[in-house]
Amino acid sequence: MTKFASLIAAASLALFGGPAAASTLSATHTLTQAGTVGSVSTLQFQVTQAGLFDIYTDGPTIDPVLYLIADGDGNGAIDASDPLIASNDDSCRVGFRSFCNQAGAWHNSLIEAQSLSLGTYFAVVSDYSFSVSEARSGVNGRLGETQLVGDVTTFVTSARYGARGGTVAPVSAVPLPASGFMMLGAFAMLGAGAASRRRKRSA
Ligand SMILES: [Ca+2]
Ligand SMILES: [Ca+2]
Ligand SMILES: [Ca+2]
Repeated sequence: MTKFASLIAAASLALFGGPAAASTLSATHTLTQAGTVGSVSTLQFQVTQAGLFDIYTDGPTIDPVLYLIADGDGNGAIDASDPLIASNDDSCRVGFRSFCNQAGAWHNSLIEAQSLSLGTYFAVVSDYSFSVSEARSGVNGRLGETQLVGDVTTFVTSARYGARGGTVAPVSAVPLPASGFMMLGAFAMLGAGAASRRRKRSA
C-alpha cells in the first residue's frame, strides 16, 4: 500500500469507523440561484438491506434543509404521493465534528438513526428556507429571490450501527427531461454538421 493510499484508508476509518460491512454513499452538488433546477440537490439511493442510517450534509456553503422522501410508487421521480419519511433543518451529532458546523456560523442537517426498509429514496437538500413542496418540485424559490449558492455534500451511511445498519447502493441521477431534450437537440445538430462536412469533403 502506498503512503497516499494508506492515508486515504486511515481517513476513511476516521470518518466512517465501524465494521467493514458499513455502507456509505455521498454526492456533492453545487447549488445554483433560486428559481433554477440546480437550486436543489437530490441524492437518489437504493436501500439493498434494511436497517439504520444517518443521512446528513457536510461542509456546506449554504444553510441546508434536508428532506428524506421515499419513492413510494417506484417510478424514479419525486411525486406528490411519495411519502415524506423525515426532515431536518439545523442539526449535527455531538462528537462528529467532521460535519458539525464546519462552515462556522452555518449549521448542517442530520436525520439520525433512521430505519429504512428496502426501496428507493431521495435525500433532497437546498438553502433555508426550503419547504417540502419546493423539495418535491425540485426548485427552491423564484428567480431573483435571495438564496445562498455553493457546494453541499449529502451522505447516507450506516457506519455507526454495526449489524443493525443497512446497506445502500447508488441510483443514477434523476432524469431531467428538459435538459435531456436539449442534449438530444445538440447531438442532432452535431450529427447534421458532421453530415454536411462529409458531403463537402466528398463533393
Ligand atoms: Ca415516485
Ligand atoms: Ca439549516
Ligand atoms: Ca424557499
